[in-house]
Amino acid sequence: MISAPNTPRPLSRRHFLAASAAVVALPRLAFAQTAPLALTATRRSLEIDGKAASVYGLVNGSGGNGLILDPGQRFSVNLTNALDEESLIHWHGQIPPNAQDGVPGMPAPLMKPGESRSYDFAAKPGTHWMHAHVPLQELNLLAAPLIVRTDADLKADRQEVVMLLHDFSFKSPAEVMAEITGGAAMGGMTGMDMSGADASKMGDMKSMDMSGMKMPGMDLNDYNFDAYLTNDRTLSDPEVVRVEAGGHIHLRIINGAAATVFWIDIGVEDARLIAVDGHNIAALKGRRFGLAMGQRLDIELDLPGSGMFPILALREGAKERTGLILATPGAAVPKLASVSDEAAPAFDPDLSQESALRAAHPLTVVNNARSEMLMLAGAMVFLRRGPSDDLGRFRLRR
Ligand SMILES: [Cu+2]
Repeated sequence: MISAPNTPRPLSRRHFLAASAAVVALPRLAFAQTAPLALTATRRSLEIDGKAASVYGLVNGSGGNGLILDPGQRFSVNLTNALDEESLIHWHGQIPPNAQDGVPGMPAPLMKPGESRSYDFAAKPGTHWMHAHVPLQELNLLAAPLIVRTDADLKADRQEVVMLLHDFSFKSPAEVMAEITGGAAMGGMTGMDMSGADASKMGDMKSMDMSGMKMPGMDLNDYNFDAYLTNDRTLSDPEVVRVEAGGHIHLRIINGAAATVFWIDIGVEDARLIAVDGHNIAALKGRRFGLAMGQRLDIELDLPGSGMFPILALREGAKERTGLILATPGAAVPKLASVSDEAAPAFDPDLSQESALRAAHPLTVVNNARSEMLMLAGAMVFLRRGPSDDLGRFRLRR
């Protein structure tokens, strides 16, 4: 089943559950696909804070952004590049055969304008996403959800709500990149002596004054974007998702931003973080969870009754925020400001969130026979963050 995340889903939750129950009763073979799914990298028109914006997108056969696969369904996709430039898409969180990976030239070449390419591999369940592995295109919103449901998802009495977060500038991606790499937004770096730092010396940490490394607030945000989006919209015109009073919600939140870490604020106490980056974890209760670029969080919550329930994403170290609104029938939905009164803190400088995570299915502990010292070279000013290279802040992930 493919649909745009959350929006005009033709089935109500009850219908969806009824349909799901019927589907679950069928043998697994019923999910076998007869035809590959269509996916097109193309240009889209958005209205962001009242201004027209021409952006890229990954549009499915129903006109929505991204793909949702059923349990057991293979990732069988015909991708077409309808852009007027070369592109290639990375299936973030999936483990395709190497030939189908999306890093240009490693090994697959970029797709020419108008070219189509077929993909077929076993899909890994969970909340994932897809994006151009061409930095300027990812900055231009060539990114979309890739959701692979499990049997448990279909059986659960909960409504699925997908949130794709992004940062956006009305400037061209090339201008944004030039400003980021030119240091125009590096106000936080002033406490650090970079005079002796050049690329050839970055392996020698002694040549640098690292005393500034602990400076609070440093390097939190490389760039001040014009807008922060949830499913392509800002809080001036947010998505409003219809939910049932007292309903159970399954949020699938993806940080597709190029250079923004968010705090997810559920607003409801005792929400449950149940998966991180597509991996199930022992439920972790809380109201706020941090989300770095490229990461995904699955969060369950039980609505306390009727009303409207904003699910917000707060830009770390800043007042900007984005999000969508869950609303029960008849609930008034007042306008929410796009900025908070106070700046959100930095996300996880002490790794407290990560260290609280417990895998639902831990790997066997293996004692290592030898250990190696590995020095990660470079200062943050040289560390390119974001989906362009899948480098999280101080953390390598894939
Ligand atoms: Cu990626």
